[in-house]
Amino acid sequence: MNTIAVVPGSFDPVTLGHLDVIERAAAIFDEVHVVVVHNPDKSALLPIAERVSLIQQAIVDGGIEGNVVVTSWSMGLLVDYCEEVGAKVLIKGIRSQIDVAYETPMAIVNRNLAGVETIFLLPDPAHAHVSSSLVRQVAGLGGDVAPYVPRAVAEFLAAHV
Ligand code: COD
Repeated sequence: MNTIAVVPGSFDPVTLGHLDVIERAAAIFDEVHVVVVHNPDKSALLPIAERVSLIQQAIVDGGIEGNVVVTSWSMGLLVDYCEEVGAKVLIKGIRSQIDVAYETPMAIVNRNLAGVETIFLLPDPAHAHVSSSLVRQVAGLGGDVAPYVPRAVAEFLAAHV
């Protein structure tokens, strides 16, 4: 059986913390779909297509492109995407109790809606403090984000933000 896992996020932009989760998921599952989703609770910095492109570059640079697909989804529920591609598993990263409180109700609802299970991965301690919002803030104020993001993202932000 080909087991497909979906790693969703707003990835605005993708960070080394996200990349670590994607790489570890790709080592466990036959196929990993990284899906960029608009989060209505957050004000976006980068267009969705740019986020997809930066994730693709980071995956190629990181040598983990073999079984990873990068795409976006705006057609409804995330579990609709899962059903469309035959994925039974969502992967979320859990950095703190705040992430647990945010993710737990979504995991229950996604299981109720479509039988899709959520698996939580703990972060690499080296990246546990990293978030896209921190990166957006540091970049916006002219700081160096290279320790927190893939090379392609650091170059893009240096040129555009
Ligand atoms: N280390 C490990 N994991 C990390 C790190 C890090 N440094 N940083 C972030 N993560 C994890 C997050 O915990 C999250 O699991 C994932 O990476 C993505 O993070 P973000 O910040 O890019 O994305 P979010 O949290 O804005 O994305 C939220 C979703 C859009 C994925 C979420 O809202 C969702 O699943 N929406 C589904 C919409 C839907 O269908 N709703 C109805 C049923 S619930």
